[in-house]
Amino acid sequence: MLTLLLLLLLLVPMMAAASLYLGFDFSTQQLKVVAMDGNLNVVHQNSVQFDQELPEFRTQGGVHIHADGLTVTSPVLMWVKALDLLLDKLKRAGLDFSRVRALSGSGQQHGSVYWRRGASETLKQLDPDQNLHQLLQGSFSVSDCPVWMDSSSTQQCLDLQAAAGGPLRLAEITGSRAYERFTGNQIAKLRLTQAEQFQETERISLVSSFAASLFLGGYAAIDYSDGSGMNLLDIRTRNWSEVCLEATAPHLGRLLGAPLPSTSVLGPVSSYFVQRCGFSESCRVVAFTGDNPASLAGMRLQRGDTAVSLGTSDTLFLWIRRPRPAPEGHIFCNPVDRRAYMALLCFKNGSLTRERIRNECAGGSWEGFSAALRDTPLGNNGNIGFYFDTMEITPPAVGVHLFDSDDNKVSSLSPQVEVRALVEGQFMSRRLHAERLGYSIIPGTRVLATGGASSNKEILQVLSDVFNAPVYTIDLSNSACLGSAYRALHGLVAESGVSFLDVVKNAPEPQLVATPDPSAPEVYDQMLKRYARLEERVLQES
Ligand code: 5FX
Repeated sequence: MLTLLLLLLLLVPMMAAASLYLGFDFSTQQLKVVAMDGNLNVVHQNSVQFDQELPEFRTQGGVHIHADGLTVTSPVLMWVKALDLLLDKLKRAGLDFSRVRALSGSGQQHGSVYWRRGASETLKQLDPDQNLHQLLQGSFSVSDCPVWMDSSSTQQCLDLQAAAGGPLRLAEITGSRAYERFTGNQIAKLRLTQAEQFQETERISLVSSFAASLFLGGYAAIDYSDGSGMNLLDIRTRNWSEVCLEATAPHLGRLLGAPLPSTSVLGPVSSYFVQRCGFSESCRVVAFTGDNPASLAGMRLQRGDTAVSLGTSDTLFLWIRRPRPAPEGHIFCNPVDRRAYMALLCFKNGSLTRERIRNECAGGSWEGFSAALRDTPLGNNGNIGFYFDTMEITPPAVGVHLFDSDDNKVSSLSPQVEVRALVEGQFMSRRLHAERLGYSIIPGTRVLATGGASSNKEILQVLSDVFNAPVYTIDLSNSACLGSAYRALHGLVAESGVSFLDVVKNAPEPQLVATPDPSAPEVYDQMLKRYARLEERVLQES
């Protein structure tokens, strides 16, 4: 009996090590993949850079920026050819495709792909002796796909909001007010500007579901989570919103197909991949999703957690149980838990503003910047600053606005006070807007910090104090790919009720770097109320 048990203990990890899970990420500038074993170890990574390795498509940063400066597209065949190239690289690297039990992936959110009539038949009968790029030459009615960087659909946004009953009503239905890059508004614009191509279209995919379709050999459903970035999905019923569909294009429900849970197994990999690469016939394709939802999975965010990416712009990912759509930010269906939601907030004034204040107030030194944070008290004696060097997204305001403890506007602060005013102001704004979307700090809440500024302990201490939560650091560079590999693994067992967190519980833990000062709640609960009032004032003035 004991020997049997020992044998089992040895065999289970060995069997897990023999299985592979692939996670792809079709991002703006590159196509990436990670191969992970069943013990969650990454065993191989590879990528194709669009600009450098596929120069024939003449992209810059993976896109074409059109003459109007607003329209931004990417060639769909570039993405197809990148997959051909990546699979070749994996073969050359000796990856044993027969060990892959499941694959999933992500795509840049909001981008859309238009399949020409007859493409579904083509997908079903792909000849394994040819590459996908040759086989799918004629399968797209629109060769240049609108992507997330496009901002040319303002009129369509206004029309959609009018049809839905205003921006807030639209946010209540779809999780976001109308945004130019959101797919529904792009579809509405394309229907007008490329009417003939639109007529020839038999199916519209997101970049994620397009990529899944290639592996599946048939049209893949749009998953709830990426589908939430379209201004078309009702995030509560998890079905297309009739009002939004009708306001966008005729017969749109048919063109999009029914949406599915993000954890769905869509089917086996197509025979094309079995014959061409040696995949096993039993290898499953798990629904692909957007890059941000996939990153949430890659970071293994849990209920109550917030991930703060401190880069050129700061981005917040939040795990939310009860969403409260607001005029700013986005609510998406959660990619790993069918009952939950996630929120995404973008703040344009991040690192560049921190660097400006470092240069002006700390002689260009991060050490001086940190010292200023150490030498000033929590709450900054009531001084508050708003630093919107460029037009902010959240909230839409511009300019630098400084206030003393009596809410009087002041024209300057001492250098040390200014450093703290900037960092506290940025993090109070992050918390305020997170709470407006339904975020609340609960026991066990963690803040996961990533990006350039996450290496500065004093900045993270302020983050911890303002959020009244411990701060951990985490490497995000591969999170969308890794999240896709985790999701592939979870997809195989999700139907039997196994939770995502159970599946990834043995992945490496993030590092604890800061815990909140005991006085922090008293200081910041009050200060946040003042910050919210002052933000209203700034918005009216700017
Ligand atoms: C999110 O709403 C965005 O537009 C971007 O983060 C894209 O997903 C980048 F791919």
